[in-house]
Amino acid sequence: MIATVEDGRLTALRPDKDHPLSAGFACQKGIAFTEVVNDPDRVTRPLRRGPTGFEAVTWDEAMRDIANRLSAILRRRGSGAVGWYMGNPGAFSYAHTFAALLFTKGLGRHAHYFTASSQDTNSRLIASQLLYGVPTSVPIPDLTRTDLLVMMGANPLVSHGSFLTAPRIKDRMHDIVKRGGRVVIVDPRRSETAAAFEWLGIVPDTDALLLLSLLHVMFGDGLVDITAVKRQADGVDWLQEMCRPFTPESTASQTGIAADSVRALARDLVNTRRAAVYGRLGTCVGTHGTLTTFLIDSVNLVAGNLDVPGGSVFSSMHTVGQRWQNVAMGAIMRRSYRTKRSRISGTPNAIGSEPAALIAKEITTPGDRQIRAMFVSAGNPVLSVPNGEELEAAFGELELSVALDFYLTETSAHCDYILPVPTMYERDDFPYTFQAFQATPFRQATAAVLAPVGEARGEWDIAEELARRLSRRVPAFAVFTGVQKMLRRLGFEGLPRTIVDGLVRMSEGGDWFGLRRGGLTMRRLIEDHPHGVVLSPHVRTGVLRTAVGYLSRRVRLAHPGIAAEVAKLPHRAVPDGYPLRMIGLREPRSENSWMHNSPLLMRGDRRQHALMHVDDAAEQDISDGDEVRISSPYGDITVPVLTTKDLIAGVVAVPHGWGHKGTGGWRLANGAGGANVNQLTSSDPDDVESLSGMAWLTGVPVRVRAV
Ligand SMILES: Nc1nc2c(c(=O)[nH]1)N[C@H]1C(S)=C(S)[C@@H](COP(=O)(O)OP(=O)(O)OC[C@H]3O[C@@H](n4cnc5c(=O)[nH]c(N)nc54)[C@H](O)[C@@H]3O)O[C@H]1N2
Ligand SMILES: Nc1nc2c(c(=O)[nH]1)N[C@H]1C(S)=C(S)[C@@H](COP(=O)(O)OP(=O)(O)OC[C@H]3O[C@@H](n4cnc5c(=O)[nH]c(N)nc54)[C@H](O)[C@@H]3O)O[C@H]1N2
Ligand SMILES: [Mo]
Repeated sequence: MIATVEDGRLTALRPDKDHPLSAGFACQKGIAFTEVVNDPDRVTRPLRRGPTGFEAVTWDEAMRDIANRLSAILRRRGSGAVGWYMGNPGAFSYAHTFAALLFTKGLGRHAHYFTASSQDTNSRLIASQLLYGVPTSVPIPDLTRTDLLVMMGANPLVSHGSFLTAPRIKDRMHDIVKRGGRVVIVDPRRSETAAAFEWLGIVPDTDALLLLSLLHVMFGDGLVDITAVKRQADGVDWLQEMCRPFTPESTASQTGIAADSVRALARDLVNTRRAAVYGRLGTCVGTHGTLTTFLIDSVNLVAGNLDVPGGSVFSSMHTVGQRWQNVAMGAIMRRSYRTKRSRISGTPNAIGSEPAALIAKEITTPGDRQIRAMFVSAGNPVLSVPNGEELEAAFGELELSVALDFYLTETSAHCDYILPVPTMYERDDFPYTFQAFQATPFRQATAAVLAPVGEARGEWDIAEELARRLSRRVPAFAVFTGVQKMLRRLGFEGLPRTIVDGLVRMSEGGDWFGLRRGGLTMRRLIEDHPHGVVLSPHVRTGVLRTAVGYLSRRVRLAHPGIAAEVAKLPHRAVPDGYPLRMIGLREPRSENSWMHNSPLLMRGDRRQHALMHVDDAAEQDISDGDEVRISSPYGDITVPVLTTKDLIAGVVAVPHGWGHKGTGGWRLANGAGGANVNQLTSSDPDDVESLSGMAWLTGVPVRVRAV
């Protein structure tokens, strides 16, 4: 983006024509961000909740009180009484990610750490951990070279991608067709993306069955080059045995995809030289997200499409010693997965975090490690995790709750403190988390373009100050405070910037601390390359042995946990009285829960609507625009409905992130109303996905009645 700043105020944002990849494209939300930065409803001073509402306090007052109360809680109950939830935007700020992680881990090994990933990506990451030994080795389709792209559960024409990071993703997908290739979208809804390409409608939450039958055909019809696959992976026979019962004829009635289509797709995936299957949110948030994701990668592997040009490839920063980083990181993550479990559901910790669906129960269930103090940064879990009402009530039981946010949201409204933070234009940044998911390897870093608005302070600075104030109680914080002081004295910037700079310098294109003349550093990226640097036209292939964290350097297919998930598939109980299946729906002018206060995005009196198939609607005498009551076994909501033929019958789609109800301070958003779809989803520990602790957000059984 190009920001126009006048008199210290952000006045406009426009896309960057000179950007090598976006080439002058930005989505509506990007342009509307001026309205977030300058929002009159923005929180710009620390707020404390009092008997009559929130009142402004000084930073010193806020920090002193928070540190004192936290200290008392730690003294009485230990680190297990503290939790931190980091929401989605946290992943887009390197300093914030470090702050949340280091603060929580520094408190002590019993502290609870939650992220939005348990509603989003943990199943993907755990599938990677099982297959490749390390959660961060996540393959992406080689978008710029593939000739057959099968996308399951992703709608990049609206979302602009997730994991797979590619500016102008729509154009890159049209390029595939232009060069004679195909794009097939597997989705219960004829989404914006499905409408632009080929649509294969699937019954929600049945992708695992489709994938098992694809594997069945590949093995059964002798399409697989077994020797080649065995060069990359162990457990190929195990996999073949596992998918043997799943003939396409047997899965068709559940998936809604005819056996012939499955056979044709299996053959195309093997016979097209450059083909890739990619799954994302829709395949991650079902009841078997880890299994489904595991099977997507297995299909790529078995079809001969893993780690080859145009296939499913591992992008990476190519940091010096990457291989050993993966080995070490893998060992740490696998150990934490084996040894740390959710107190409530018993599910293993996924990348060091617990299921956010269970935060409420972690607060209300007595015993060792019961949460008494909660931090929420860049998150709005009341709207984003299952059963928001349960969570709202639970917040009332806490002894201390602190939000780091620039809005008074449905969640921060229940906190004792709201600490104001800068937006992304008020801090330097480097999209560290997403470096390894770029279809075209690319680096860009930005400096802050304006000073923090009001009294906003960065998440790192807040965590650092709290750590300093707690350093007498928490030994790790004493060490940490010492290290920070030393770095500053030696002329380094804070710890996060030092780490990220080191990564840039030791990675592909980096200056290797002076050994490579003219190589990249954070400073050079910001000063000399304002539009970013394309490092190479394509993602490197033939890197599997580096991407794998297992010492064997080979993909590991056989896992009892995966077999157990497969064994559960035929026994899924469907409750009586809920004949329809609910799925999600991302809208071009929403960003999860937090951009409904932007006039530009809300123009035209925008409202939340559910979508329902015309035939299902007709059966209930429901017409376009009617208010309907949607009920699941877990709750009910009332929303207006639009009828459509762009869904497979039996499916209802409901956008999430709505249900602003006046507890928050965002006036426009509150006026727009809507309902929290996560009143329909389940926070029952048994409904948390067993391998990764993911929330179950798609394929939820519902019924719909006219109001
Ligand atoms: N405009 C906009 N863009 C966004 C966001 C936003 O809120 N608004 N959010 C951002 C975030 S946080 C993320 S994680 C990404 C997500 O980006 P994507 O991964 O592209 O996810 P969605 O756009 O939710 O699309 C998921 C698709 O899966 C389909 N689906 C649902 N259930 C199933 C199923 O069981 N099987 C299959 N095969 N498909 C299913 C849905 O119909 C939908 O079309 O988007 C990001 N971009
Ligand atoms: N039913 C259903 N539920 C879903 C989904 C779904 O598809 N269906 N999608 C899920 C997905 S993919 C995700 S990622 C989660 C998102 O869930 P959350 O991350 O819990 O919620 P968001 O709505 O993204 O809220 C982000 C908050 O961060 C604040 N914020 C923005 N930028 C910053 C910043 O730089 N620093 C700080 N401190 N705060 C900031 C915003 O004001 C906002 O309050 O929701 C999930 N929930
Ligand atoms: Mo997400």
